[in-house]
Parts: sequence; C-alpha cells; structure tokens
Amino acid sequence: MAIDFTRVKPYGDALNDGVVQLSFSLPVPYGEEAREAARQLVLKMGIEEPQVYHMADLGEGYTFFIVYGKCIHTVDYQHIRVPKVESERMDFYEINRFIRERIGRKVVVIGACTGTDAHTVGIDAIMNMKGYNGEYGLERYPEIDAYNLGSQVPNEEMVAKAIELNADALLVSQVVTQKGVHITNLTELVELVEAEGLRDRLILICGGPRIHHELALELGYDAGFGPGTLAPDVASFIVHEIVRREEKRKEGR
Ligand code: B12
Repeated sequence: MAIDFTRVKPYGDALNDGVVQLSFSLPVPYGEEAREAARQLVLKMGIEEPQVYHMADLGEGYTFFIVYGKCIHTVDYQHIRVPKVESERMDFYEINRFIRERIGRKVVVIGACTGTDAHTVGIDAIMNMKGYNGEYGLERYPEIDAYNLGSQVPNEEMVAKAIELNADALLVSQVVTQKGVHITNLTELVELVEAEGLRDRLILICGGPRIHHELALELGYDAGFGPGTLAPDVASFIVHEIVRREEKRKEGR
C-alpha cells in the first residue's frame, strides 16, 4: 500500500492502524479506579480502544501505567520543514587542513556543562582526546585549542574564560531540562555575552539530548546539536562559520 505522506499516522502491526504505546504515572492509588482513570485519560488524548497492559504500584498513592491504543490523528509529513545546521560536514583531516589553509591560526573552543547540570558525558564525547563512537574529540585536533571546563560551570565563569582565551566558540551542554532549567540557563549565557559586547565575536553553540537546532536559534545561539552528535559535526560548523563571518566583515569594509 502506498503511504500518503500528507496523512501519516503511527504504525503498529499494520500500516495506518495508529497503534501507540504510552507510559505514564498518575498520582492516584493502585487499583481498578486507577486503571479506569488511565483509560479515560488516554481516550481524551485521541487514542481509541485503550488497553492498560501493565500497571504498577509506585507506593505513596502513585501508579505507573503502560497503555496501548489506536491514535486517531495524522500529521502532514510532506509539508514539514525543520531548520537544520547547514554546513558541509568534513572529517578530522579535512577540518584541520581547512583551518590551516582558510583560517591560518589555531581555533579556540571552550566547552562546559553549565549551571547546575553535572552530566559531562555529552560534552566529553565532543571534546575529549579519546573521542566517542569512533571519532576523536576536539582536544585531539592539532589546529584546535580545546578547553573543557567540566561540569556545573557558572555562565559568568564561562564568559570570563572566553575573554581570557579570546575564544572563537563556546560549546554549552545542557542535559537536564526539568522545569525548563536549560532554557533559563542558555538564555542567561546569551544575555551575558551580549552585555559584554562579545556576541559578534563568539560562535555560540548548545547541545544535549533535548536540544535541536530550531530551539538553539530561538534562544539566540548559532547552532544546536542533539543526540548522536560527533566532534566533526560541530567542528565543521565552527570553521565554516568563522570563514563566513570573516568574509562578511570584508564585504562590509
Ligand atoms: C549518566 C547520567 C547521570 C550521571 C551523570 C554523570 C556524568 N558525569 O555525566 C549522574 C548519576 C551524576 C546523574 C545525575 C542526575 N541525573 Co542523570 N542521567 C544520566 C543518564 C543515565 C545518561 C546521560 C548520558 O551520559 N548520556 C550519554 C551522552 C553521550 O549522551 P548526551 O548527553 O545526549 O550527549 C550527546 C548529544 O546530546 C550531544 N551533546 C551533548 N551535549 C552537547 C554539547 C554540545 C555543545 C554539542 C555540540 C553536543 C552535545 O553530543 C553527545 C554525543 O553525541 C541519563 C539517562 C539517559 N539514558 O540519557 C540520565 C538523565 C539525563 N538524568 C536525569 C536526572 C533527572 C538526573 C538527576 C537530577 C537525578 C537526581 N534526582 O539527582 C541528577 C542531576 C545531577 C546534576 N546536577 O546534573 C534525567 C534528566 C531528565 C530531564 N529531562 O531533565 C535523565 C534523562 C534520566 C531520566 N530519564 O530521568 N545522571
């Protein structure tokens, strides 16, 4: 059967059956009333024939559910447009050559997991010498001076370091998103950078499992990277952006 990309719905056992699996908790005690509450809630979400497949007592009046059902809604996939980081991806060797030939000096990059966030694995994956998933991190790039400030770095400290090291790019990792803490934190950094008059000089990049390019642009960053990002994705963007800005500056003269 041909797929109608203007009306896409979930696939379970057969095309267009709409079958989805939901998991959630409710602040109600375990029991048959809880099961019925979950069923009614899922019906209200536009899911037909809800079946509570699994229910667990979380204690203290909370219950966890796994519910199957058939989603009645569709999306128009054909007309979806999502902003993406648009820069040609180069590999480790190409990036270093590009820096030597087109920039002619070391590129200074500072990374950190900022605010109260202590999840360093993501920023380490991008920066650590050893690298991640078969790709060296930025510390290994001979043409990049990479400084990983670690976890729970206050925004003020990051900006001070950017001034001290005359950085080209700041890499900010935000993994915890509870209560929108990442939005507050990322916004504060942009405000500090602007207040210091550094916005034109610095390339601001954020990343994390719930970060995407569109959100990054909305928050005033130059790019945002999500799950699965590797060092060359980020480095390619940085070096192209440095050259793009330099050319723009020359045109403006
Ligand atoms: C390991 C871990 C921890 C470790 C962290 C150790 C460390 N040194 O990092 C410890 C035990 C300390 C921890 C603590 C907590 N954690 Co925790 N943790 C995790 C866990 C299991 C894995 C995260 C991870 O390492 N992923 C692997 C890396 C490689 O992936 P990544 O971060 O997505 O990074 C990639 C991309 O996103 C991107 N990227 C990331 N950053 C950047 C930055 C830039 C600039 C770029 C370009 C790209 C980029 O590139 C990376 C490589 O591809 C996740 C659950 C999960 N499975 O994801 C929970 C999780 C992140 N933790 C969570 C929570 C709630 C906490 C605590 C608040 C728990 C608590 N109540 O105490 C604390 C908070 C501590 C703090 N102050 O931050 C929640 C966050 C929920 C949310 N949406 O906010 C999660 C999702 C678990 C859950 N399902 O509830 N945690």
